[in-house]
Amino acid sequence: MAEQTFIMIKPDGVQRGLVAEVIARFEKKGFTLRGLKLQNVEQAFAEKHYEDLSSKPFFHGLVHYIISGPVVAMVWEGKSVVTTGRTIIGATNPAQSAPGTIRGDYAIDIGRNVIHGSDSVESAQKEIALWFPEGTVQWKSSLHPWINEQ
Ligand code: IDP
Ligand code: MG
Repeated sequence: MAEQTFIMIKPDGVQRGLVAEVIARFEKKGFTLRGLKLQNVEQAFAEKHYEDLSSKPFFHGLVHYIISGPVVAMVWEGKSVVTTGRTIIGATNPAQSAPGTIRGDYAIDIGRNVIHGSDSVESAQKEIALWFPEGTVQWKSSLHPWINEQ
């Protein structure tokens, strides 16, 4: 199966009207959209998503941020999409994110950094199972051979 990653536009990204911009960057790169939904997040669900960070001092603030408004949850597929997705997103702290990245172009504060992307293939699988228990859409773009050599 082709590599997949979980991408979430956080509440600030939705409120600021960055949904189309974020989707466009992944779409124009050539990745394939496999799942997409707008939803509010329950506190327990946000805590589960970020469970690896539960001992961090910013954990409660982070959970509060994620449940503060609707998010857009997505699954994107393609060659090395986990690593390349993180490159498209930029460094965690927008002060260190390069211009041209989503966080570099659209964020200032680490606690309002617009977007989440899985940090490894293993966490992507966990996150996709958590956010898309119903599964994703199986399809192949007719552009596939024009984007992928094989
Ligand atoms: P990532 O989103 O780039 O993978 P993580 O270390 O997994 O970064 O942290 C998850 C999220 O927690 C970050 O995107 C950011 O919103 C928030 N966060 C991380 N470190 C800090 C911090 O030092 N202060 C406040 N929020 C933080
Ligand atoms: Mg992370």
